[in-house]
Order: sequence, then structure tokens, then C-alpha cells
Amino acid sequence: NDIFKKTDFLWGSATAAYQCEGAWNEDGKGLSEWDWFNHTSKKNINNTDGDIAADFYHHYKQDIDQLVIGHQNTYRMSISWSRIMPDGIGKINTKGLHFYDKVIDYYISKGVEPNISLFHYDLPLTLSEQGGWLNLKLSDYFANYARICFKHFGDRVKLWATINEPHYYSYCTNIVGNYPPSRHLDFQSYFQYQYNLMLASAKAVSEFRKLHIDGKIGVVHDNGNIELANNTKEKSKVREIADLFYNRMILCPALLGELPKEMESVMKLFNVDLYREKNDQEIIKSGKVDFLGLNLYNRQLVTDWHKGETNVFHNNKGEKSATREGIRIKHLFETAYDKNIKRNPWGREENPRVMYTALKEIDKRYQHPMIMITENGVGEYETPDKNGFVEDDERIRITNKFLKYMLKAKSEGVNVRGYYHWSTMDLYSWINGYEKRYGLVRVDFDNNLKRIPKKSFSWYRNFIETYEKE
Ligand code: BGP
Repeated sequence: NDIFKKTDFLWGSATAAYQCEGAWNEDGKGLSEWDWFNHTSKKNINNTDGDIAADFYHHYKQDIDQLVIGHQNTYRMSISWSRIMPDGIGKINTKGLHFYDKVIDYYISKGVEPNISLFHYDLPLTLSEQGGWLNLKLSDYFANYARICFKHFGDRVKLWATINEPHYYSYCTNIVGNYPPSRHLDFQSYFQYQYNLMLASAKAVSEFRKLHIDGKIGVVHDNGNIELANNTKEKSKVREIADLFYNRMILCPALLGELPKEMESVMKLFNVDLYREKNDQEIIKSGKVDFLGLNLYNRQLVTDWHKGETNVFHNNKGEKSATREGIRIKHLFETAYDKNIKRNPWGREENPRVMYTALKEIDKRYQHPMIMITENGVGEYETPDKNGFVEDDERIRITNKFLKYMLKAKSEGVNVRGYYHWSTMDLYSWINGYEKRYGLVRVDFDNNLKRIPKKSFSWYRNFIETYEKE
């Protein structure tokens, strides 16, 4: 496996299929849960969809060429399950396979290392109608789809991830309700989803091992640690519950091959009874990953529950009035509000130091795993000048801090081997459609999807160059 033969560190950027591809019904693609949600559901408050998005489906050469100009040597993307298997099981769509063949071959020909996630939220609609990730058969269906991808692309792709953010995906689907099929404060489904997703991940990892693919496979988690507010009284109780709530349903199976020891006792507090099967533990044991992908955006600051009913605070719109983002869980814990920290319009803390604290903590507690920062970035409302150029100084300022903290952790021995900026170009944001921008390259959605590199694009290129010279 020669991923690190040419370089000791991978520098790139990331996208996900639904958010950038468009071509939602082209060349035999089946519908995904997000197609349904954005076309039909009244619970979609974005009032837009990914039908065209950045139209990567027809612009991939241009986007990859641009990435190469930016000195990026890797690109993270996801495969749309319903493009490969329109119903999630059964018939294979060869045109779907062919599209990804073209993309993968193109960037390999340019010296860019593909990093492929098998699942980034866009569940085939047919499977969603059968109960989605609550259906116990899903993990087998996923393993089957994964095997097809490994067999087809495994001769070229050396970096794989099973599932993107099983925790956050479940949080949005089952607690907030802004992802399909929109359940609200449903803790039973929240934990069952994570459990089933990790079972699916483990089964896919086993398939990967059976096929002796010459590569590495990981799972992608969001954020990774929690911090306690200073005035927290019941420190160990809050820490244990919140860490299980946010992280350990994912990190323990992925990195230790076991379920969290405190799982049973914490589940009781939530009045949750997980459906499990006899040999699950064996499956999880054989599903340990080679690396952890970490999507790092913000800190989870928690404290004791004070008063009030269970509630979730989530600001999809990015309204300035947002004061907090997070959750209150009666009798257990709540997210804390730190007045001294700047927030973005979505109410999230701007706190790049979490890059250091999360990396150090995961390194210490989970046996020094190999880690890739699979996403990190800054969402903004942006106004270009008359030439379409965006001077995104805020993005540069904040990302620079994130990167410095990452390199500090690396210099102290954390085995972090890659960084992917979110996102390669502007694309669809799950929570704010096309208003919330993350790209290093602007996409003009009103003018032929024209691509114009932002100030951050050249800044990132220089950062990579300087790192490589040192
Ligand atoms: C992560 C997702 C990405 C991306 C990013 C930004 O959770 O993996 O797909 O969207 O967050 O989030 P948002 O667009 O909701 O601001």
C-alpha cells in the first residue's frame, strides 16, 4: 500500500455526492431519500434541492483540474448508492459504475489520490421506505453494496470510508428532524440508528478484508470529544453521558472493536432498549477500521441539566438572532453557552482549538489510531465583487488556526495523516441550501455554474506548498 510513498501527508478537499453531483435522475440513477425529502416533504425548510447542485456530474474534469492547480494531492468524495443500485439492492446500474470509473480514472491520471466514502446520507428511497436504518436488514444490504464497490473500484482506490458521520446523521434525522425522514427527539431511533450504522460499517469492513483490497478503510465521525463547562457540578456523570451521546457509540466499535462499556447503563437513563442480535459483538469485533476520519467543525461544550423540558436548538436558517445551538436533556445534561466565544450566524462556536484537544484526546484514549481530518471548514454567507471574486478573509483566518492546531497535535506525536478542506467548491448545504457557502472555489448558481476560485483557494495552495518545503 503506497499511499504515503510520495508524501507523508495528504492535502486535499472534500465533497459528497448529493451535495455536488446533480444529475439526480440521469443515466438510470434511482431516487434517494434526499430526492424525496427535497421534492415532496413539507418538513424540508430549505425550499431547494440537489437536482443540479454544482453539477459535478458534468463538470468533474474542470473541478479536478482546479484542485490540481491548488496543489492538492487527494480528493474526498462519496458514491451515491442509488446511482450504482437504483433500489439499494438487486439490479446494478452499469452507467452509474461507469460515471465513477471516469471520475476516479481522471484524477488518478492527474496524480490525485481518491478517498471514497460509501455512504454520505443519501439512502436509496426504496430502502428508506422499508424503515431505513431502523430495518435490521440494512446492514446486510449495505455490506452487499460495499462489496460491489470494492470489487469494481478496489484495484484503483486505496482510501475508503464506510459511513459519513453516523452520529450526526442520526442526530439530524432523529433528534432535530431536519434530515429525512424527520423524527423529533426520538432517542430510541437515535441510538438504534447509530448502532445499526456501526454494524453496517463493521460488515463492510469484513467484506473489505475478505477481498484483500490493497488499501485502508475507515469510518468518518464528527468532532470526537466533549468539553465540560467550568461550573459543571456533576462532572463525571455529565462527561460519561455526553461522551456516549456524542462519540462513543461510534469510536468504541470503530477503533476498539467493542461496544462502549457504559452503553447499557446510559441507555437506561434515556429509557432506550436497543434491538440487538446474538452475534453482533463478533461482527463489531471484526469491523475495526484502519483509520478514523474526523470531521471537525466545532466544540461540544456541555454541563449539568439545570431546568426545563428536553429540547433541541438548531438554527437551519443562520439567523443572526441565534443564541445557542445544542440540546437540553431533562435530568441528564445540556449544552453550555460560553459568552466569551464568537459564534457564526448558525449559533455555532468559532473555536479552532478543538482541533488540538480532540486529536490529543482520541489519540490517548483509543490506542493512537491513524486519523485523517476528512472535513474542516467555515460556512459563510458570501457576497462576491463584480467579477465574482470572493475575498473570504474570515475563512482564511479561521482555517489557518485550525491547521496550526492540527500541526501542533501532529508534532506532538498524534498520527494524523491527511487534511481535507470542506469543501472543494460551493455546493448544497444540508441545512441552508445554497445560501451557506463552504467552497474554496465559488460556484455561481445563477450564471451557468461558473467556477471562480476564492481568495482562500490560493491561500490554501500556499499553505500546502510551504508545508511541503519545510
Ligand atoms: C458535515 C457533513 C457535510 C457538510 C458539513 C457542513 O456534517 O458531513 O456533508 O454538509 O457538515 O454542514 P452544513 O452544510 O450542514 O453546514
